Amino acid sequence: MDKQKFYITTPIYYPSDKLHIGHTYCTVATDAIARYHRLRGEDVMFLTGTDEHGQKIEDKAKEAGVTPQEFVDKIVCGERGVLDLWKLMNISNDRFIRTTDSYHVAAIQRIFKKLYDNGDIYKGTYKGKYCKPCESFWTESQLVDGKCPDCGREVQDAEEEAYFFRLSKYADKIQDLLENTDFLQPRSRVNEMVNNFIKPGLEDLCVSRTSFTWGVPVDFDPGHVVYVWVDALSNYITALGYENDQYDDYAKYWPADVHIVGKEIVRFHSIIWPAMLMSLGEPLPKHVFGHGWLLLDGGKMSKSKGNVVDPYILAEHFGVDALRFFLMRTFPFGTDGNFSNELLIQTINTDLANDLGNLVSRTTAMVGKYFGGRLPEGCGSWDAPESFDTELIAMASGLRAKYEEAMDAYAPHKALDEVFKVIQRANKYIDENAPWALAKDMEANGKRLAHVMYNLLEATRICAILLTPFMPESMDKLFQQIGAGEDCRTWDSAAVWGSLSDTAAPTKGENLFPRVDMDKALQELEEAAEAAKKAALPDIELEPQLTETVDFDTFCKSDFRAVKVKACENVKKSAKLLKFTLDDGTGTDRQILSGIAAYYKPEELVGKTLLAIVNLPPRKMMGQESCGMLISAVHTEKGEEKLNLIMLDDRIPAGAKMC
Ligand code: ME8
Repeated sequence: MDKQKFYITTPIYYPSDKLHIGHTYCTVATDAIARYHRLRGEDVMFLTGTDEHGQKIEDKAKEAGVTPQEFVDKIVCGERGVLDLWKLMNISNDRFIRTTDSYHVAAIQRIFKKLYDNGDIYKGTYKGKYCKPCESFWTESQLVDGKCPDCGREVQDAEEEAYFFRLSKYADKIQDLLENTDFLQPRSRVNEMVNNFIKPGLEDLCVSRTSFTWGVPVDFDPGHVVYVWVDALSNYITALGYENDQYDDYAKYWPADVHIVGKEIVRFHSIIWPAMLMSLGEPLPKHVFGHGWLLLDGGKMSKSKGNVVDPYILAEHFGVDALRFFLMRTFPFGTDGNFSNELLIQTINTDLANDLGNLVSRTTAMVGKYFGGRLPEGCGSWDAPESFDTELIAMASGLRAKYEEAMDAYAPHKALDEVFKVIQRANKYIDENAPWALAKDMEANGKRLAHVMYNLLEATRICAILLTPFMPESMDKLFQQIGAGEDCRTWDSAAVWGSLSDTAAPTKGENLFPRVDMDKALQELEEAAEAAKKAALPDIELEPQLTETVDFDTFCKSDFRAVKVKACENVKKSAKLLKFTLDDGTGTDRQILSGIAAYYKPEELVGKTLLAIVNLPPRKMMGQESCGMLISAVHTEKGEEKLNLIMLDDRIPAGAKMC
């Protein structure tokens, strides 16, 4: 029999900056759902990628002095870029699409032409505001105080020839799709779409631009590039081979089972995308699921606010699986949630170190201590079960069904909640049975003790199977520790109590989830974030050159001379000032004070030949007179100001004039 197909996607990420924990949240969730379907034995296609066109990327590349392609290549493929992050987070995508891939670009041109040929794209005029110096079009809402958001200058009314998509034509059909089917989930997002976007009247959508070039060119009308959302949304079908020969999976996997997307882009996925597909005459995806945002201090994370959380730092600090688990366990998937490092550490300590970690380490240690590491044959059954035996067995046996219901409703947090109810029940079961008391008389209680151990291992095994989509690597280790072979790690065996051999040989292994010291970890995270911020600063930053000119005669009035340092000392009560006694060639010592104590020790400067301007009017600092100024070079390195005194060749005599 053919395996059931399951096609799942994440949004394709916009590589204008490095990805943060919010993006990671979305991808980890999609990965856990994809892994769940694989665990069930389905034929899964999991797609992710990057959305690389558009004016913003073009502008950022210009700012960075590189081509747009070089710019996106660095963020997607460079060190600690998008691909590195997904590898680190153990993301199991089957395919990765970049909208700059040539097969996608060619397919977009064909899709655009198809929409045009069937009459759904027509040429019109895009009206907006134009900033002449920036050569940029803006909409009214993009302006800041009515002015250009880039340069702050006045804008003028302008028109640009553009193509439009007949979105209005599909308004009724889309409203019906949203209101009368389960296409858009969670249900709470439906009203928002219908009331805010469809009922006020769907306008036709501008789908080409001529004011920038970084996009897919409209091949039948040079100068126009395809609107970035038409380009981006189509990735879900071009990555399967729609209108291209790169892949041949369109018939197999389309329509998608679900597009997982963040709430702010639900509009594009539940209105524009189905309308495009209707126009192309293609089937619609079965579901769009709009998840909430991870907030920081109640607000959205953004690079411009400087409050993004770096997933690399967290994964390196706490482990990839702990981070994956935290993201899925803590925040209900359809709503917003407040991220904090404290919450992350608490979740690790409570759920992973205390509940799960302790259950595994206590059980495996006890089997080692009381049974030499192997349970006796026959311990899987017990003639007169206690009420806590039946309760634990019933909970663990019924867990898969509850978990499945939650996962199928895109509620991974609920699925995990069910798993942890069983883990907590199992820990209570240890206390109820007090194995340490039973072990005091092994002759009388040995059999009962073995049965208790078996029940604990079996409950743990079932939980571990269902935790695998969330923490694949750790669960692999856990299976080894409890002695569960391949045949009892399967989806089927998760519903069958007693699948674990009763002569299982668990071994107490490494501590899978060490407890985190909250204060120490918070401090280390702060330091790591500070170091990362510093590492991201430019290596060298220079003062901009002055554009105002100084006439030659004025310049010549400055008297620059070589001076030799006869003595140098710190000025009392000043952290900044050094006092120099200088030979300036006149035969009379010159005193100059200079605020460079942070950069030099006085003794290292004695005997040096320096450059000074000697005809500045004398001035007093800390009660001492300074006659002139020593010349230094300054620049900023990794955010820190650096200063170097200009040192001259010692063969230059004191008093020599610089010109
Ligand atoms: O929107 N919490 O790309 P993108 C949760 N290229 N999710 C978040 C988040 C946060 N703090 N910040 C971002 C785009 N996301 C388009 C998609 S699809 C055809 C084109 C989510 O990189 C966001 O909600 O700006 C979105 O789903 C995804 O990250 C990509 O955002």
